[in-house]
Amino acid sequence: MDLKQFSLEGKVALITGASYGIGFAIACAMHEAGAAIVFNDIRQDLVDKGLAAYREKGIEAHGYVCDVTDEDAVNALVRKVEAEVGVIDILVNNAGIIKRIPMTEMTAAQFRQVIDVDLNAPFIVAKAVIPSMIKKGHGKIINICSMMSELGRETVSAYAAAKGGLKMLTRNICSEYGEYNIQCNGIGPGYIATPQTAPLRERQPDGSRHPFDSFIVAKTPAARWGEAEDLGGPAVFLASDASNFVNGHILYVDGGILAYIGKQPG
Ligand code: NAP
Ligand code: GCO
Repeated sequence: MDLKQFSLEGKVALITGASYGIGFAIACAMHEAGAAIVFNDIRQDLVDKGLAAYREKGIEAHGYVCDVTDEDAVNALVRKVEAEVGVIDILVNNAGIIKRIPMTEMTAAQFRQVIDVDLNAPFIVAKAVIPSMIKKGHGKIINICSMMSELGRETVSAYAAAKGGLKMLTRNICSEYGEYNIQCNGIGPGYIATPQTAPLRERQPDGSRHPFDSFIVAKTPAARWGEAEDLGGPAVFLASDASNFVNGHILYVDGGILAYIGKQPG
């Protein structure tokens, strides 16, 4: 087997919402594999912060302001990237939000906002990049799903509905565009230590660990939270020629939590 299959040399990768967190870690890994890195964020100051963070790692990334829920802005972004960097070979639909509110207390507007970012936006961005991928004869789309694509829990109804939908959108893009040599897969991270999960890991007033923190460590066979960097290798694999016959698959990078019923109490 030729290891060059894992190379992303000459490829243009757009990672949405990648100023920090999981998207940033995936972008760094893809850069190391040879890809040119393009990312967006909602505000210029966040894009600038992201550019500085990439530069600190020796990466000259291309950053753009774009709200992924705004279809006109996304189409303009794709046109600008194609003109300034090149046709997008790899799309990582990473941008996402969560609202932890009991369902009966969540407003319809709050529910819609989560669906808009976590499900409608991946549709919008994928729809914008697929035509050029078809023309180019290849493409890789990686949707950042979640354990909540498989499981529910209290207070995350909108997020679980969105991530469950994103799993099926992944399978449908695979079904509809596989014949054009476009592979669309998902990555389902477990519990990863990023700003999004910071509230679940906050130290308690008495200095003890957050109960949810202890719960997740006990429920995860790897007995730890994931780091954003744990997602870099799986993302490079799914973005590379090494995965050209992998399509419609959700790769769970979760330390084994989905496989484990949990320790007997006591
Ligand atoms: P994060 O730290 O909250 O970062 C999310 C990123 O998405 C931020 O850069 C944010 O930008 C951006 N974003 C949000 N709404 C956007 C919009 N409308 N347009 C453009 N960018 C937008 O989250 P994370 O933990 O890195 O998670 C990244 C992805 O992984 C998300 O899809 C999340 O659901 C998923 N995930 C996370 C975990 C975990 O345990 N952390 C596990 C499974 C899946 P701003 O800073 O401007 O808001
Ligand atoms: C939560 C967490 C999870 C993680 C992730 C797990 O509140 O349960 O935020 O949703 O973010 O999605 O895979």
